[in-house]
Amino acid sequence: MRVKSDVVDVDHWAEELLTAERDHRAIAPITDKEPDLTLAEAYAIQDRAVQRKVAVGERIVGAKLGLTSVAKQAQMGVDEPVFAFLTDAMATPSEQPVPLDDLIHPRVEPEIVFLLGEDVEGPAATAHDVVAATAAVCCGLEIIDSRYESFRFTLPDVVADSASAARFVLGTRRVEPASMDLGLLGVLLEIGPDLVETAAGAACLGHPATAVAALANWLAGRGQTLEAGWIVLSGGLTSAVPLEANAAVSATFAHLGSVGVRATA
Ligand code: 0L1
Ligand code: MG
Repeated sequence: MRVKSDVVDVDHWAEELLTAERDHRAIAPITDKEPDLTLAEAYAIQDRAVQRKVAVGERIVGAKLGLTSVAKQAQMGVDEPVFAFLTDAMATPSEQPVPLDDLIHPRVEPEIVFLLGEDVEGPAATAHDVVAATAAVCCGLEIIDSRYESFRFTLPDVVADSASAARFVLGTRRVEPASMDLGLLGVLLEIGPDLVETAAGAACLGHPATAVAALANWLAGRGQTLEAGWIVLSGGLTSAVPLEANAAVSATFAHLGSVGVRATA
């Protein structure tokens, strides 16, 4: 048990996670050593790791929500989403194969992506505000890659690890968000020719724009804003499937078209 005077070593844990990411080598969860790690401390570790990336030239291009589906929350025993930032180094063109050697044990999940035309300011942002501020939505695939062995983590662990953010791929079709009910958008997730999961936009906290509003309101608590020009991954709609060598994973959405990713050994 940590006594009150102990302070978690934010620099140390940020460096451990960055090293795991750089060397493609998983580590034990932080809470194995720091069982009392709080969510505030975990976000401080996440922030420090992002600061380090920015210091070496990466650029923040957006943000993501994680653990947005009831299925994923139940799996983790939590009832709230988590938040993290996206950098330009995570953006992967859809036609570019992903070398598995650059990752640890990647998994893929389909998401509805918001391309913001205006800032969304909390703390009382609504789904309506999000739709009004969105220039376009598109379909996307998030490649998550926990830096922890076997994806074994607690909620603070996964927060410290930027909600497992690793790569994202955007579909090419851009759609005006007010033109449809995003909650009703269906998605098919396929590995090669095999249909493996189906879902609808409402799997993400009831509505993906509600999820993005929650992100804006969380950022407001930190004195930050969802910024015009940002890419926002609103959250996985299905469980994440493993990205394996030479297997193509694709998601086909109603109205938004399709997006795919392929990994090379
Ligand atoms: O984007 C996500 O929902 C991932 C959140 C972290 C949990 C995981 O790695 O599965
Ligand atoms: Mg995700």
